[in-house]
Amino acid sequence: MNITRRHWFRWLGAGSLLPLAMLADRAAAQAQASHAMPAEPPPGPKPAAGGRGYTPVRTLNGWTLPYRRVGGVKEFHLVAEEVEHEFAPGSRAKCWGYNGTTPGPTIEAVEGDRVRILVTNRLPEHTTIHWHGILLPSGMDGVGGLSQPHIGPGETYAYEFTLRQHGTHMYHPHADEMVQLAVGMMGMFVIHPRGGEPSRIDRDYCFLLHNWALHPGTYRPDPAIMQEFDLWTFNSKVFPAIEPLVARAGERVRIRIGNLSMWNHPIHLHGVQFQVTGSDGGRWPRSQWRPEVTEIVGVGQTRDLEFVAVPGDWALHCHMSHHTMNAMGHQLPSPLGVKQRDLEASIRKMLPDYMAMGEGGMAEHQEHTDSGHMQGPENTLPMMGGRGPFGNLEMGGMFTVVKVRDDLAPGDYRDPGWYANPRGQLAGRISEDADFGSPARRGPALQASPRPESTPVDHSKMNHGT
Ligand SMILES: [Cu+2]
Repeated sequence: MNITRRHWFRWLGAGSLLPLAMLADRAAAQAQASHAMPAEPPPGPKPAAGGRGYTPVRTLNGWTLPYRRVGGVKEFHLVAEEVEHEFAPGSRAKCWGYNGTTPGPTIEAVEGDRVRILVTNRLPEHTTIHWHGILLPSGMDGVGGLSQPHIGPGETYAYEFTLRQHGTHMYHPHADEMVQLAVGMMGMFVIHPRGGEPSRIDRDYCFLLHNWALHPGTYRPDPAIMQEFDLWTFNSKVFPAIEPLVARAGERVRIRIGNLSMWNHPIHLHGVQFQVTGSDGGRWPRSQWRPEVTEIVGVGQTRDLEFVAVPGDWALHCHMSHHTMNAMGHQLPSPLGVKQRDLEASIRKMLPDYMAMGEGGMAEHQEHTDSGHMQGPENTLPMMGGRGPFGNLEMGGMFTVVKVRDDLAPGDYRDPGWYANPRGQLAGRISEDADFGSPARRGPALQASPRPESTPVDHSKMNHGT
């Protein structure tokens, strides 16, 4: 079945702005489950070459590649291969990645290390790996045809070099790049400073920004798409399936972000002013740090954000509002303010499943998808989802929560649940009258918008899936 967005919109009801939707209840429930990470022992600092230790990075929804010591060399083994990937419950795809996942596992090492990276190609076409931002001999740079022959299907190549820098780096193919990046081939390469950190980092998170065109009803990302993407991801996951970033109040947190997508992303963090402290160029001199609340991570760039954690549940998201949505319809007429409710009953005589939506805004979309009666095409996520302690979050895509608590053990990354606001620190209702108070205003007050009355819907009789 291959339903385009347009077809699906027609199928649901002419002219209504109905974003793609399905099974949000299930998604929300399973996202809760996926947030509940299993307990694991705190990863204590590991000895660095300089003997001062470092805090291992925590790859959001991902993992770090183990290595073995062969003589004085740290030997890693990456396998380029097809993988089964789930963006969030309800949306799966056949992607390409490394060692069973997209993104591939994070490679983590220390400045001064000699590393050997074996790369086995289990793809149906040739590939290479470029070590993005890493200083190395030209023949190790991984540009197929330029710096080396391509790695053919079934072949294994060995890269070997000494790490002469520290910082937040990435790896990705430099062969048939448009396709291989579009279907998920990428990973992070973190190099800790040889002499340790000037100020201790207690939690060191990392993730990659990416975008995908997974058309409704299909199971392979479309590499030909350049702008109209359906899915915007942190480490190939969309909200509400992205793990929270957990910290104890007062801890120094670093978030390392790399971008191998097709857009620049202004990444915004609530609750603190973070310092931008580094990039592929390593940790910047302190005189170059700058306080921000939003940092654009450009395509092909990495950025390190650091802050001291403050108690609360704080949103961390891209500020392009379409990038915090999942599959949604574009190029549709806006229904905002269009009185469709009166028409709904008469249209239902011809199209029993017709639902008028969007007259007073799109927030009701999540209610319809969460209740389960509105289902989209196969293998498509609802535009918005996720539930918090006070209701629907109405988010998707590049969104997650930084959860800071006073009482976490060091190295405990388990989801602590929702924040309990101290007394007197929670916004609350003081009136239900739209004409309340005497606010300063320029121009006459228009009539307050009533909450649109919906035609009563018998959910038991609705079945959009058939
Ligand atoms: Cu964005």
